[in-house]
Order: sequence, then structure tokens, then C-alpha cells
Amino acid sequence: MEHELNYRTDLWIDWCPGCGNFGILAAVTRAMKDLRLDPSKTVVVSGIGCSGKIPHYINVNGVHTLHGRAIPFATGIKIANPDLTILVHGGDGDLLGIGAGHFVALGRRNLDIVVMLHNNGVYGLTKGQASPTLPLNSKTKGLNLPNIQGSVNPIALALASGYTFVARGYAFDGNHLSELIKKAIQHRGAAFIDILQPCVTFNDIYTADFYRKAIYKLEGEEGWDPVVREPAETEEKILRAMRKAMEWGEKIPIGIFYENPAITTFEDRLSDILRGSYPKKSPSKSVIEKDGKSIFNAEIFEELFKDFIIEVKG
Ligand SMILES: Cc1ncc(C[n+]2csc(CCOP(=O)(O)OP(=O)(O)O)c2C)c(N)n1
Ligand code: SF4
Repeated sequence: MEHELNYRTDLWIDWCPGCGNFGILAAVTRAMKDLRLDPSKTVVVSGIGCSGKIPHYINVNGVHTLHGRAIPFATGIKIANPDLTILVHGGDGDLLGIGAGHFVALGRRNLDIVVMLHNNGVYGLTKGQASPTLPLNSKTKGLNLPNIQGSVNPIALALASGYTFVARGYAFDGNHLSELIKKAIQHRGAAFIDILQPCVTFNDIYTADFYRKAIYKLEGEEGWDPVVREPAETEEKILRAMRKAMEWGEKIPIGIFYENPAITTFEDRLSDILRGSYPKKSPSKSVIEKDGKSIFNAEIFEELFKDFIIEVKG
């Protein structure tokens, strides 16, 4: 893979012109190129929404699943084959509305997956309803009346759930975002990136102009160090990250909020329970045996599934 365009399919992209999703697509394919990810060992999993279309545009394995269900799909894929790099993409409705329980569960498990939130404050695909990240009393142009629900803070929720890499990027700061994505992929454990994504069609509050004025970089702050180097530092670093997570409005931080490389992953915990037989031998390749013999009987299998077996000739 010499050039990032090799990670792009040649499908027509039907996002609105100017949508922040274009920046996210460019940043993720650049990260893939820089890390030379093997397309046959990389899987992009999405839910339903404008954000959910992204697997169609990336030339690696992809699954476009159900609304709110990208994380459970990704979890199954990773447990079945821990050798794969798994990237989950979802909207704020997808991951923090219908999928909120799964989002929390992934943090608790610390499975080695990267979750990218296309955070546009609205339900883009279904025409601009208020999403879980739109603040109370905001009135975007798609709403007849101001929003009567409070908002979820994605960074605070990720920290509280146990994600061991928590960051925020901006869709139109491609260099910065692709560096964050690379670090998230290299991190062992559940990684979360909240990506501020202008929706030019339905969100007339959180526009590119709004973000251009408000955003600043955490790494530019004197003394900012989000990495937990000793277990004793954990509480202090989480509390500092939480305080930064509360900044919103005139000043919005982007960059890495928290990074803890020392927490065991779900794969490691499973491996311990299975006494070393996992993940060296991934479950998808294991033979199910009884009394030392495989219980898989090819003849019975063919009889049961004969109508579905396609013979490949030549
Ligand atoms: C179970 C289920 N409920 C509702 C829907 C309808 N639906 C499709 S996309 C969507 C919301 C999309 O918003 P978001 O997840 O924020 O993504 P965006 O389009 O903004 O990228 C909804 C409610 C659905 N497809 N499935
Ligand atoms: S509706 Fe919004 S999120 Fe969806 S493609 Fe258009 S600009 Fe992007």
C-alpha cells in the first residue's frame, strides 16, 4: 500500500458536500496508510446513519450493521479472531443513544477495539432530530422547538466506563486527527475518539466556523501529560481528564485526554481463564472435540446444508 487512495474504494460518496465525514474518511485512510495496515486483517464496523456508510468507502473488510449495534458486532469479530485490527464508526445517536449500553460495556471490558464517534449533534440520516450530544435548550434548524433533553458528555462517559484511551479530534484538522487515530490503533485496549463533525445540512450551531474559533490543542498546554505511568497516578489523571471534558463553548479542547496502557485487555482476561489456549488459537479456528475427536461430521453438514452449498468449478 503505497498511497492512501489505495485504501479508498471507487464508490461514489453520497454525503452532502462540505460534510465533516469527508475529513474523517481522509484521516482514517491516512492512518491506515501510515501504519501500513493489512486490509485482509483490518475490519471497519459501522451502525446506521450518515456515519454508518463509511465501510463502503474504505478498501478493507467492512460490515455495515444495525443502528446501535456496531460495538457488539465488533466485539464478536475481535473475540473470534484477536489478530484483527477493528475500527468502529458510529454517529452520536448510534453510539450514545440506542447503542449506549454497548458503548459502556466495551469500556468495562477494555477489548482492543477503536471506537470513533462522528459527533455532529444531530441525527443526520433521519433529517436533523436532536441527538444525545445536543445540549438542552439548543435549537438547530431541523427542530421546531428547542431541545428539551439534556446531553451526554462523550468524553466523561468514556472515562467513567473504563476506556483506556480517550481522545477528541476535529474532522477538519486532518493531520491531528490521523495522528490520534494512529495512536488509538497502536494502543492495546478500548480506545475512544470523539470526533467533532460539522453537519452542514442540519446543524447550524456547531459549524466549521464555530469550531475554528473555539478549538485548542491539549498538547499545547504546559504540563499536560495524559499518560498513566504508575497505577498510583490513575485517579489524578482521570480527574484531570474529567475536568477538561467539562470545557465546552468558547474553549473546546482536542487531543488525548487520558491514556492508560497498563490495564489488562478482555483478550488477556479470557486467555487467563482459558489457561493459555486463547488467543494463540483463535476460537474461529478451533476444532470442537469430544473425547479427543472432532464432533464436526462433514457428511451430516453437507446433508443439512446441501441446498446452500455452491460448487466452485475449475
Ligand atoms: C432500531 C432502529 N431505530 C431507528 C432507526 C432509524 N434511524 C436510522 S439512522 C438514525 C439516526 C442517525 O443518527 P446518528 O446515529 O447520530 O448518525 P448520523 O446520521 O448523524 O451520522 C435513526 C434513528 C433504525 N434504522 N433502526
Ligand atoms: S446530513 Fe449532515 S451528517 Fe449527513 S451527510 Fe449531510 S452533512 Fe453529513
